[in-house]
Amino acid sequence: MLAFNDILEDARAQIELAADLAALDRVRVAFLGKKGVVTELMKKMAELTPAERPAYGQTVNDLKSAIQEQLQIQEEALQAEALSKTLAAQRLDVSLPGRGLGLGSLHPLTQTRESIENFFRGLGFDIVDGPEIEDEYHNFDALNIPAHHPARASHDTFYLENGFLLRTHTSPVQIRYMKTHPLPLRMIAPGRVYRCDNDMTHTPMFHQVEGLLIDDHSTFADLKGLLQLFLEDFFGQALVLRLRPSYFPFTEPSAEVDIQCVKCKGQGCRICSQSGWLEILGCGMVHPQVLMNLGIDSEKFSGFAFGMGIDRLTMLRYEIPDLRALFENDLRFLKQF
Ligand code: 2NM
Repeated sequence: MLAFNDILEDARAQIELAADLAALDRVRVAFLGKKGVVTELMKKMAELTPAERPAYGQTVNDLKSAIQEQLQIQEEALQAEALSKTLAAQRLDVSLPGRGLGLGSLHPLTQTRESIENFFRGLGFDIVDGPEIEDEYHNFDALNIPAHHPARASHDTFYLENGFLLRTHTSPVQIRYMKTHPLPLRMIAPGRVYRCDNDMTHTPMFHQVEGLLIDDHSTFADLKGLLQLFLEDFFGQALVLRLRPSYFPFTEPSAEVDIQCVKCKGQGCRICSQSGWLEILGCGMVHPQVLMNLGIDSEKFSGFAFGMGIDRLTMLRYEIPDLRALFENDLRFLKQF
């Protein structure tokens, strides 16, 4: 029979050779498992006399304990080794430069729209939207635009099936609002509008804000004062305004509002085509017929309205020379805002 010391030495050698926890477990099974060397030695007790058994048992138990102790030491060593390998593989170099957050920004048209909204919201105006697909009643009839008005021609308006069309201005939002809200009222309607137009200075889809105020004694002077405040807020400077008589079917009287050129202060430059003035918006007192169409008594109430193009205002505000840059979504352009 193999001497106990030799068994212990053999176990020690195998334990030391075990390169990982799986190999170590195989060694444990070989010595301490059900058919392991030490277990077999234990079974031999049956062949001994009662007098021999205590000493023999003690010796085998000592051997078992010694092997267990070696297994325990090696297991801890292998676990520590595995842990430090994992830690080394997963190490983070916190001194590496970051990847950057890639923050986006608001489109210049959105920035312009929001600054317009903020001004009017501050004066108690509701900010309202409505459908881009409209019918002739809300886009034309209710606005006093007669059946044969050139604006209705199919070369200006995108017509859809069944009398529907793409709204050519945001005025139908005003019409819908007047139908559903009590007087007095004040609101603006920003949004996309569509016209059959495509050249250097026109895109088939563009952006508008129209405003409307109806009260029992609103006047043209209130309108002019409001627009002066708004435009000075928008351009961030004192401005000279010029109102020219104009015509819209839905307002009477009507006016076009010019401001002295923000670039050259009226001296004449490329931006104002040497005129010293910039056309900014159209406005007027809401036509009594429009009020009547909505069941509003034009003897008791008067209203004013105005409309402007967000795209052109954005170009002026940020000195963008080409309208198309606003629609191409070229990041080299957008990143400048
Ligand atoms: C403009 C110019 C003048 C306008 C009128 C109305 C409504 F619905 F109240 F009649 N909405 N918008 C209006 C008036 C729009 O845009 C150049």
